[in-house]
Amino acid sequence: MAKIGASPPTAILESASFDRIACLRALERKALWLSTWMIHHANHVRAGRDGLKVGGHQASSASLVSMMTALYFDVLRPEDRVAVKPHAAPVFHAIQYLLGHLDVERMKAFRAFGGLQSYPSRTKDPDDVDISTGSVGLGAAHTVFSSLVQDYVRHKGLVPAGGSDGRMVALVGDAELDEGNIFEALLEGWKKDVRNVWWVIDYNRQSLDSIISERLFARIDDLFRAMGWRVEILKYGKLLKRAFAQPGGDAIKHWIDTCPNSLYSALTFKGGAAWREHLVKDIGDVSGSKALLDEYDDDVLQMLMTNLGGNDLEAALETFHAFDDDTPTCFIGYTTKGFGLPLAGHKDNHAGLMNPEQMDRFRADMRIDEGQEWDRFAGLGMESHTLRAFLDEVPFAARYPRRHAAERIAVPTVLPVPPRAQSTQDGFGLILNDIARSDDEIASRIVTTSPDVAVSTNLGPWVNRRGIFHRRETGDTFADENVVSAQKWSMSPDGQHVELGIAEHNLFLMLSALGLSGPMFGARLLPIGTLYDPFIRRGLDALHYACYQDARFMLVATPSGITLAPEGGAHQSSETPLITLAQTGLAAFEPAYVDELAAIMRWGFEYMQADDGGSVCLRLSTRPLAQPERDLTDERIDDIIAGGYWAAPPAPDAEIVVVYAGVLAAEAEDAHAQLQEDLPGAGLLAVTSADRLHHDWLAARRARVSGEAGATGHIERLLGAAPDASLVTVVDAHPATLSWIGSVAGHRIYPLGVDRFGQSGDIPDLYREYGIDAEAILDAAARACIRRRR
Ligand SMILES: Cc1ncc(C[n+]2csc(CCOP(=O)(O)OP(=O)(O)O)c2C)c(N)n1
Ligand SMILES: [Mg+2]
Repeated sequence: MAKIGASPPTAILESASFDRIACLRALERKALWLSTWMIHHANHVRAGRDGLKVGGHQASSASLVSMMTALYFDVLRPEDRVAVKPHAAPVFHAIQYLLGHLDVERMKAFRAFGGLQSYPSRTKDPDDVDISTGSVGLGAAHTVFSSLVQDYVRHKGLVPAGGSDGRMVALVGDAELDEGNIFEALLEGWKKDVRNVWWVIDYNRQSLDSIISERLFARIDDLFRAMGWRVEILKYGKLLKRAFAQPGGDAIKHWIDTCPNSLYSALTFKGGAAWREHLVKDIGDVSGSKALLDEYDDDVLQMLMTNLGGNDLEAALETFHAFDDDTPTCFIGYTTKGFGLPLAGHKDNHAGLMNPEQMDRFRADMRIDEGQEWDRFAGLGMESHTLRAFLDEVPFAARYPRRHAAERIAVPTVLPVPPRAQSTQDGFGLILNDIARSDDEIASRIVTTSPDVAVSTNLGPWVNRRGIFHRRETGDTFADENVVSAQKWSMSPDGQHVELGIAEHNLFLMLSALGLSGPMFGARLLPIGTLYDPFIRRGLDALHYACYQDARFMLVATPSGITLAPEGGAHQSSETPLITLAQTGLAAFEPAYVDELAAIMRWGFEYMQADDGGSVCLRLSTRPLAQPERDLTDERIDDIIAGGYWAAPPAPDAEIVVVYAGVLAAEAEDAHAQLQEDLPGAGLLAVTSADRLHHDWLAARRARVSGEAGATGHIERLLGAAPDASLVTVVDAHPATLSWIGSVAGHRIYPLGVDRFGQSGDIPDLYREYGIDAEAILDAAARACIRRRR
């Protein structure tokens, strides 16, 4: 079994700047100890109540300790931004604790309610996490998009001139490279000539279940080079390099280079004697290799054979410091998962925890007395004032926290309703075009982005006026060749549209990065992303991730529903309103009319900037509707933002209310007009945001539970006007989008909507087939009346 704490003693190392290295070595030891101990404490010391394993990843953390020590305590600068591999969260927190940014109670509460999160979270952790991670692959890809945003705000002069560009750094698990989104992001980064990105791959050759194929490494190398990245491999540590230079060293190097990953891992776990047995058997005595091996006892042989580049602090420092240009660089750091711990190398170590006996031995090896486990300087054999002085000078910590408070962008008091617009998608394009023509501050801070559907989602007029962003100027060949086109397509650093390839997942990461530009770079942007509504599904994890990070953006999902009639089932959407209703941090709207849309967009730009605000989603349609002739009163606008209004108020004893959302306004109005012939008191309720109504209803319930007896939700107040009615709800989406309204005050509900895959057709055919036309509404109303009168 591997020896505990088997990192090479300082004395073995020769270094010109010994003191600095000694301090870094001490901090490396401490980061390993604290990250291991905080997981142990959470699992074995803190009292548990529910019989659940608390968990934590000691082996994944140990793997990255050396490279993170090199980066955080020496290489990084305050302007750099880092996405830390999710399972190395304990190392990140240990480093922040050593820098004095966390108190011990937080450390003790790792994975507990109100304590440090299992995976780094920029919203929930208190110690200045730059980029959240957790769902593997997302944090790494985010750095590419953050770097593009840094270029964007710098080229626009939105951040103070003279400051140096930060590096966007990802510390990546090797198995994360299995995630497809990584490659989508790399390709997009290549198209945009991304700069200032570093990916440090923790190449421990282990994933969760097992050992990774040794053939993978060559593919990783090729892939990054193909994407225009520099690849730097940190394979051997200093001790190994020195051994290779001895007689017989070549043969050992060859043996290591051809050793399968799984054997290397198994021998790492077994220790020195096992290495010797294999090396002697496999190499024999090629030009002095036996004599060389005889120089090492088993402990030193174990130390030598596990002296991989990514676990060798000095090798890591030298490598990182060797590069100071802006070329995107991938460092492949060979490491041992569980390095320095008895878990090292075992294929099942991913969620493995050291037992209390192992931990006791580890503590003794670290020369830490019982009761001193949380002490920042105990057991290091170094004066604490020396280390304190070193920590005071750590460049990365020169500013803390590094997060910016972003300025507010003024939003016009009114966004005029474009007179010609017939559909909400039309209206969206025209409203943006009006903004594009203006000199308002908001016009300079809106940035649009779309995965290859800018034109078909009506961003065309905006793009024509504001141009496409690229770090380098490129002409528009069609315009240069005088080929007539409605769309200008030249690119420059002045552009305000970021055109993406078709990968929707990238859209959400781009929106996340743009939506964090304020806190990250000190320049607030108002990002708007457009895509077809059904393809929200394609980027769902990244959407959730963007919201979890509290990025602020406006998502315009258009066109939508089976109203996209001839396009058929592959392009129609029915579940998206349920997705956006359930998505925290995203206020979702589905307006029927363009005046509603204008009011919502105006409010949205404020909401995107409010401390307690969030992002906004607009589900729009290409279906032309006759627009109402009306001027919205302030009160009506408030209702639209709150989620609904009475398009036709009910009589107090109304038997029937028709509730609609979005473009089914036409069918609902038609049915309501017919109903009124027999039931003059029937009401018509317009829902502009099922999401806001639902959210507000739950908030009111919670307020009442906590003693605010008079708290009511908007939907409760609206339904108070028709206490005894039956409700027919209709929406071009899954009927569950509105059917919950029946539980607000116990109204009987007849929910209409789309609960089967769509298909091609025209609107009359499809609305009939799926039971959402006026006739279906009338039929449901008739059934409701019959039932009431029985
Ligand atoms: C999208 C996603 N799928 C699955 C998981 C569960 N999971 C957590 S870590 C892990 C393997 C990680 O291996 P690697 O990236 O090599 O990290 P290591 O622990 O080896 O450093 C998996 C599958 C996850 N966190 N995210
Ligand atoms: Mg791994």
